[in-house]
Amino acid sequence: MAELITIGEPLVLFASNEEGVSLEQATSFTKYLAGAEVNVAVGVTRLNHKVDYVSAVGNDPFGKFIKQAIEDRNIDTAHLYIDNNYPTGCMFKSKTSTGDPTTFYLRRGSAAAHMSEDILDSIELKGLKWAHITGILPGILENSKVINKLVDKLKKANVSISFDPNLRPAIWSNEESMISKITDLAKEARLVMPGIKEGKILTGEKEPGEIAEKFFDQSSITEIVVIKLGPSGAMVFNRGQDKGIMVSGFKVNNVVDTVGAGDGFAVGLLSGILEGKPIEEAVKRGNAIGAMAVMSPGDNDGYPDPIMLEHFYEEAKE
Ligand code: CKP
Ligand code: MG
Repeated sequence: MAELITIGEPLVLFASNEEGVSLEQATSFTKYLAGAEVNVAVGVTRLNHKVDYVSAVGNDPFGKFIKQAIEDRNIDTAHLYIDNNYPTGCMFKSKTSTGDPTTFYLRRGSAAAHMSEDILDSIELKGLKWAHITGILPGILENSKVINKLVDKLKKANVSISFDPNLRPAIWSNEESMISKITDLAKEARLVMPGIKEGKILTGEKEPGEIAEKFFDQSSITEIVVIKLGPSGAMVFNRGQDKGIMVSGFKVNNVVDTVGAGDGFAVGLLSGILEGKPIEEAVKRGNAIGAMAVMSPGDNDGYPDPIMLEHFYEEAKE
């Protein structure tokens, strides 16, 4: 039985091999599996947990590639629907010396964007404790009832929601609706994990403590807010406690590509929670996997198995 369920859009990613070359000029790309929620599914599975992933791809070469890539990573594809009418979403990423690439999507009207409420019917939630969703899902879905039904279903089954806002202005028609839809969804979550910039945009506050306070004030469901501070680490706030706890990050000397670091953080945090670790320990693991993620060009290829994670901790001590 699955311990975690995620739902979102998988993308075929073409990452440029040519450093310092714009997407317009680049000619050589490597193909990867990407997409925030599938990244989390890949990472948590690699740490030996059972994850169910729910989504849709087109009946096209990239949909076939994604299905195979997911199966190769030992994730069940029973809830990955093949849609004959709409295509698989695509993403392109440049390569830069700083590790902060330009991204570009061809995903509007994709198979995942056309997921209907029916996709949720066959999902078994019995015994499940956590569901991970991100702010990308409400941005892409043509039918917003899918989110309502998902949240209802999770609530009825007593499944806690873990939520990463993942602000992507490119998939929204305007910033106002992005903020309002994502804020509404955050209110349903027991665990919210914005990056500091995302927290500022969503709440209008500046300091981590003030941002966390806003999330707590707007919903009695939210119990833990973790604010990601990039390489310096993350701050954890528990409802009812005055002060946040700073958990330091890990030093990385060779940053290749930062995309996928936030999902890597979610992998560490959620797997730690599933294993019953204290929250600071889970956040430390989030920081570690976020750091490991930035050393690889793909979005989820740097996520570790338990042995790699142990090695990383050992090396960080030296
Ligand atoms: O916040 P992150 O950099 O961890 O998110 C990365 C993912 O789903 C990436 O794999 C990409 O496909 C996306 O976010 C997206 O839709 O931008
Ligand atoms: Mg993110």
